[in-house]
Amino acid sequence: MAFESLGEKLNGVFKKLRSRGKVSEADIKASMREIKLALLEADVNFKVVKEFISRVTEKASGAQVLESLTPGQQIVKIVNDELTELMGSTQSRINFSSKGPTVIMLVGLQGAGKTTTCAKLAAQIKKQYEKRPLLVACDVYRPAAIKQLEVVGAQVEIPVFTMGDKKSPVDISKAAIEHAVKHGNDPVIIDTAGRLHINEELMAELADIKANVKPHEILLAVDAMTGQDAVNVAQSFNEQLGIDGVIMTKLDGDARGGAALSVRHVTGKPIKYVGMGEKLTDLEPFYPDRMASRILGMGDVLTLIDKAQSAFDEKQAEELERKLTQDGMDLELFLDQLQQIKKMGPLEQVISMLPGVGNKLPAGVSIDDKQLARPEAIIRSMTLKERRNPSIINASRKQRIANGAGVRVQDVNALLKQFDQMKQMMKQFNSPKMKKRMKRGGFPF
Ligand SMILES: Nc1nc2c(ncn2[C@@H]2O[C@H](COP(=O)(O)OP(=O)(O)OP(=O)(O)O)[C@@H](O)[C@H]2O)c(=O)[nH]1
Ligand SMILES: [Mg+2]
Repeated sequence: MAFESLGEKLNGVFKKLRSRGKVSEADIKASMREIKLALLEADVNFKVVKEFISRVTEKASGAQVLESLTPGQQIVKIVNDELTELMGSTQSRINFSSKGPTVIMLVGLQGAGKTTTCAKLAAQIKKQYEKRPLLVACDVYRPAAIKQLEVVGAQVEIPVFTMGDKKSPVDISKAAIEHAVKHGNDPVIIDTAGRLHINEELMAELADIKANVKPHEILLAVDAMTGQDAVNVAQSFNEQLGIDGVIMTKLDGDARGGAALSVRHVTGKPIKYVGMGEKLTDLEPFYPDRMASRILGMGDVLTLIDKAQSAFDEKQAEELERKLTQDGMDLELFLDQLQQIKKMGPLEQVISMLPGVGNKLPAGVSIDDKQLARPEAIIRSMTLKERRNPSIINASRKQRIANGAGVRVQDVNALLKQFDQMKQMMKQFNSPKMKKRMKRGGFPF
């Protein structure tokens, strides 16, 4: 789909940032330059790029980010949040009328995908809301346009209202609404004619339908493949006719995706659906947040970061700090940490949210939570004295612990070794600088 190349480039930038323990103002500047280029190459509107970069730079340059333990990660989150915001933050749905049939009018240039989208939309609304839509054939100019709507309508089993090509679109629409009222159809979805370019004739005709039938929703179909032209078309339609939302079609193609990122910011009108293929089921409601994650190819890393942050709150960080300074690292603390990880959810779910893993966990591979349960069982079968001072654990104690936990002595050895490594790692948290960072809510493992 679109965005692949943008996603790859952004991930290249993030990878560099993540590989650094510390990120400087200069690093941010260089990264922002690369992000800017990537967006421009993806055909995002240059004004949109400029504002986007200045917002991300401002947020990323704060001390909170630069001095945190995971500056790279935080910048990814900022970019993701800003991309989401750019596309309108939340999903924009169709506004259904509370009384009478909702009238939806599909408009757009020739070949944008109006007729196909009418059928897709009707099918989706029928299924999702259990409604009985009616399609209306108002393209009386292009030969075979009516027939085309009848064909796609039949494919999705939605009735099509037509009066041939001798009546005006206004008369047809009015008659269709009467028909819908009589037969209990709702919504009424009007397929209009397209033109090669925006011209007065087209706008006058659409304005005429608008004035006479007062549609609840005017949706503009634009072809993602036309890039910035799609954005310009949307702007003109919005200025001259007024639209309520955009349906961006052909996002399955090799469009660079910039139009989808720009249209909301330029026109102030949200994308409500995206067309993802020629099949009549290939229409998706548009979720800005999911689209941003998709662009960044991030699996659901943000949910993961959120979970980690909430599982390890500030109070616990202080408690950990206190224990580290007073008692040094011990196995009880290790046990605590294992429990923090468990709080984030089933291990398999946590791992599947990691970038690059996503749904790609190889078939047949399952990760079971016993991998966390085993060390826990081992530590639990130690005495408090052993947990506090693992160096006293000799061969006979090991045997006893292994028996108690139902594991082999090697497993106890492995755990003690792992603990030793962790202890080395934790030593660095003892520096005053680290402690300061952790107080800000840094994530210590
Ligand atoms: N790949 C892909 N093709 C699409 C999508 N939406 C529409 N198309 C194709 O685009 C072509 C034009 O679609 P139509 O629905 O006829 O477009 P239109 O806006 O009604 O065109 P006119 O009535 O001539 O103005 C058709 O071949 C559709 O199958 C989409 O989301 N993805
Ligand atoms: Mg058509």
